[in-house]
Amino acid sequence: MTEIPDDHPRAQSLRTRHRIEEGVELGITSKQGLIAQGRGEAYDYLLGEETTPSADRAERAAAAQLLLADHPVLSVNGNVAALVPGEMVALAEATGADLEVNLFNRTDERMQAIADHLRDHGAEDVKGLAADGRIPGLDHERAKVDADGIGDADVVVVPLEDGDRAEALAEMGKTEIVIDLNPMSRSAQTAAIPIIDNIVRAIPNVTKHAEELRERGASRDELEAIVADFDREEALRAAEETIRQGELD
Ligand code: PTJ
Repeated sequence: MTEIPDDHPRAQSLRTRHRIEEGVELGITSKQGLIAQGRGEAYDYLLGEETTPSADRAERAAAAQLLLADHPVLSVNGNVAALVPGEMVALAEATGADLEVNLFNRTDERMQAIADHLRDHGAEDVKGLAADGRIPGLDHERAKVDADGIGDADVVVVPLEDGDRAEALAEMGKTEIVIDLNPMSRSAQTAAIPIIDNIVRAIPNVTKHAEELRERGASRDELEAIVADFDREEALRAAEETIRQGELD
């Protein structure tokens, strides 16, 4: 690949693109993942390619919600595995969450390649391969979950998917944290905590908040207050307003 100089105005965006491209070459990311990335980039451009103060509040609320959970699970698809494998492992460690591979375009080869990729980045246990549970009301491959993973979770992080799984998980009584650059996506609209930010910035920032809350021994009451104070409607509205205004420097 052509070397991307640090002072290139689109350096971060080009590096992210390259990681997705590499994901396809490694058999981790689907070809549709390239299109999904392009869609995300367009929103990110209009959001100023930075974590807005509103997204940062959502990321802090997500950290508190994960620390409060009995059984948090982070769902990983082909785009997530290509973009933030090590960062997902770090978030799982910081919050005591499980990692579970869940794919729209599910094949045994991709499931295995993603699980191996996560292990290469330090994951000890990767769920999703047993697929001995089902999300009721879904008739596609995303319905397949591990009974002792997403099937048993009370809080699930659902990144980069615009679809019906978020609704179905909510109907199962699970609390959802969605990461999606499009505030109008169905997943973001359904989430208890919608994070409207690029996953490459969002995951490390949720981890940073979780570590900070844990290190200073934040009480359950404090964590519950952070979650209660979070306003999902306001988060969605603020992101949509920024995108529609499109005030680029
Ligand atoms: O790996 P698989 O088989 O499970 O397939 C994964 C994709 C992403 C291909 C599949 O879930 C899909 O087609 O997703 P959609 O419907 O294109 O939705 C992806 C959402 O993620 C869109 O709303 C994008 O705006 C958003 N998105 C894309 N890239 C990023 C992003 N959000 C945050 N950070 C990104 N880097």
